[in-house]
Amino acid sequence: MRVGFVNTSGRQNEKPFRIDPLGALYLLTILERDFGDRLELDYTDLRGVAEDSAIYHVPERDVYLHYITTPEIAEIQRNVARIRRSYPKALHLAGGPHANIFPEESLKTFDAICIGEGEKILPQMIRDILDKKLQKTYRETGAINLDEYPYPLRKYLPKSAIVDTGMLTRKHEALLGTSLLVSRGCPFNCHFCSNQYKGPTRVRAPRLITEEIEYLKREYGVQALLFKDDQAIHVNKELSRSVLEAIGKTGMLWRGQSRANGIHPDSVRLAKESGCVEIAVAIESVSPKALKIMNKNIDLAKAKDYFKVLRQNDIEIKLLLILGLPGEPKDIAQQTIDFIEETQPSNVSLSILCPIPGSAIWNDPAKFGMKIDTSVPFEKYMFAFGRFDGEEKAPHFFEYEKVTPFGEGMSMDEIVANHEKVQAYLRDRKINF
Ligand code: B12
Ligand code: SF4
Repeated sequence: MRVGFVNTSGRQNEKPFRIDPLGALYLLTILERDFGDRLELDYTDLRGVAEDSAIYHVPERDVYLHYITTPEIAEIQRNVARIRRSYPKALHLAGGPHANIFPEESLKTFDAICIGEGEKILPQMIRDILDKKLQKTYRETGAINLDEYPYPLRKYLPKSAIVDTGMLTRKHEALLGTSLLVSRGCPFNCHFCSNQYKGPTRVRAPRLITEEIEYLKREYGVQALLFKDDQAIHVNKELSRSVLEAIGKTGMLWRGQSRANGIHPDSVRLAKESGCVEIAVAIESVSPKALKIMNKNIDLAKAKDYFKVLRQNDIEIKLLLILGLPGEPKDIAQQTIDFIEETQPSNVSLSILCPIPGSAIWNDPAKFGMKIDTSVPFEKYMFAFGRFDGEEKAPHFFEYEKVTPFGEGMSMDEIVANHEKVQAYLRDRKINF
């Protein structure tokens, strides 16, 4: 049986090839392990392909697999319709965040969907297809043990798309790098976040982390790593030590993310020793009130102390910020600029709030004094505007009521103006990401 994963153009991203389809690679690797020669597996990489030409790149398969996210769902639906016209007998299976959030709607496009993690479910779906008893909905209710599954093989991607330069900070721009993910789960519950893995963080065994990195070095000459995990330096000191030692053994340079509060200085030192050159810290807002309303659970004074420790260890800081949160003061733009001046990050990624399906604000906007404009298609759900081009304008996703539970609501025009002001400041200083 021929089984092919198909992705999207990735056109919402400035550089679609920076988006490594890790979910798809994990799943193809498991199918290869479980079925061997009984399946002919491949990956059709549509990144950078104009949508109306996409079908010419899709070979005929018996089963197509799709990783579905909300901003990409419309493009995926159009691709599935085109594939069905050309290859009407093929089955289409889907999983990913959008399938978890909108299972019924997803079943209008796909023959079967997976809700939750796919490591056990996808092989079951394939067995059911072989036995001619495919069901509509499959559900993983537990949390899989990450150590029972192999690291994702990159061989399914075109070789030219596996490594790239510019993965790390400007100083290390020339190094060949790629991204990886060694954990799942976040114990926090920020109200703007649509993380599907709420709960304790599961981290792959240190031995497996080292194994994956050694594979990337050996097969693809990788010198630099970008960890996509919610946390690369963990708050739990022991956990952090075991992960960082596993990375350190490989002699890589890397960047990743961490919480703004609660990281032990010893963990930062160890991160540096293990090759860390940059940490992205999602403080999200410089307004304590907005942080509280969003349940972000961080203290800005402690975040500043953490930045000092990072700087003492010669680790560059990337700040992740959102504007347009409920409860922001009128002068949030200036306060944000002042915070950046004070903390001197080397890079800032500035987003505008987007009430993404799966998040608490999308589920109950009224609680936050918001009205979501449901006429804005999900395809327009982007977060960062005007990074590279000052002319790029943010669509109006939502509006605040004049009076919200947190005081006077800011108008969307004010929010966009704030965003443009800070973005222009970042562009001038070449610290926009
Ligand atoms: C790492 C990550 C990325 C990485 C890797 C993405 C990937 N495809 O694996 C990168 C940086 C490339 C990325 C890109 C994007 N991401 Co992202 N990403 C994450 C993150 C942090 C972790 C996801 C993860 O663990 N992936 C690894 C795989 C192994 O797990 P998985 O994705 O959960 O998939 C499992 C199941 O869903 C299922 N499954 C998935 N597909 C299929 C298909 C079939 C057929 C079956 C049976 C099962 C199945 O099996 C998988 C293994 O268990 C989450 C936030 C979070 N912490 O969850 C956001 C998140 C998933 N991303 C999000 C978004 C919006 C995007 C982008 C659309 C952003 C953009 N505008 O470009 C792109 C989409 C690119 C793409 N097509 O993948 C949103 C999705 C929200 C939503 N409602 O759809 C999230 C939830 C973050 C958020 N904003 O809250 N992302
Ligand atoms: S924003 Fe980050 S810390 Fe907050 S719930 Fe999402 S993944 Fe966890």
